[in-house]
Amino acid sequence: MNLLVDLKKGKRGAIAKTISIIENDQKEAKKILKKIFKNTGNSIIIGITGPAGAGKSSLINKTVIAMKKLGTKPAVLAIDPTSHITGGAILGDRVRMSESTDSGTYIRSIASRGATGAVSRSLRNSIRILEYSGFNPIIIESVGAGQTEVEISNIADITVVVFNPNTGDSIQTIKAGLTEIGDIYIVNKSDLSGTNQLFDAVLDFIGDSERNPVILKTSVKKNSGILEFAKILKDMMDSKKKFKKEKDLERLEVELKDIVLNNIKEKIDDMLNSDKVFSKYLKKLQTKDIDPFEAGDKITKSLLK
Ligand SMILES: Nc1nc2c(ncn2[C@@H]2O[C@H](COP(=O)(O)OP(=O)(O)OP(=O)(O)O)[C@@H](O)[C@H]2O)c(=O)[nH]1
Ligand SMILES: [Mg+2]
Repeated sequence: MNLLVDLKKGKRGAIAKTISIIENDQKEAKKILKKIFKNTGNSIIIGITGPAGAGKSSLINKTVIAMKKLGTKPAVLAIDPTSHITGGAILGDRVRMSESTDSGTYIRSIASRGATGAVSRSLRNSIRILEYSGFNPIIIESVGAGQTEVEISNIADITVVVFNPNTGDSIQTIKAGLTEIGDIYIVNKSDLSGTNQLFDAVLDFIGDSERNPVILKTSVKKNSGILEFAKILKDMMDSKKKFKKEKDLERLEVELKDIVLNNIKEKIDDMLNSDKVFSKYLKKLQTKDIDPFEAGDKITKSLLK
């Protein structure tokens, strides 16, 4: 397959095409995965999350340029919760990130639409495409928390949480769960007032946890803290390598279960549509001659016989 040769060379067109296949064409996607799988799994995944408008895309744009100068070959995937509605956010990210695109970094938005699990699946496999194409690290941008179905910290080897002093609810967000996931916490937009207060608050909530995360101020506008951030990431990429192997074993187990359960669900769904027991108890339920739990139990028992 020509596509694979071009992929291996890291050609943009081939990567874009393959990720589209991964997102839209299950059958083709399986064929490609079969061919590349052995040569994947060797990149460090950096998840960058935080409230909307924290400056994640802007920060990534500058940081990847710095990381490139430090000798790495980063790629970026942005999980986009709004793209299926307007397409606007994709364009916004493209524009904001155009600088790093020019420098040879691969950047793409992937939509967060779709059935449960579909986003995780396309994300996992898009990561594999980029690994096969020689990118390392692979940076995933997602809005946190709870706004996409993907829990970024489950996929990432390094998790970065970005705050900014501009949004009044930052402290609430910190309390609301982002405290447990980060290896690095960034207070971005440090050119704005309120930065020190926010930094102290983050330090308070996070600083004395056992994991001892890094807390850092950055300003994309003033270009401060960016190089430091890039260097910390580069060092962390090395130190996380040994944990990655172990984590990947667990991730593969989760993925395999996910695939099997999904396959079974689809099969059973088909079966139910033509199942006599199912239609019998459905009718009883619809006339209120049975309650939903009892009907469900009876059908399940008959299916598992
Ligand atoms: N003053 C100031 N503004 C910044 C800084 N970094 C980013 N911004 C601005 O903040 C706004 C949001 O930036 P984005 O990079 O799109 O933020 P984001 O977190 O990616 O946003 P979503 O992807 O929508 O969640 C833009 O108008 C940026 O220009 C900074 O360091 N200082
Ligand atoms: Mg963004």
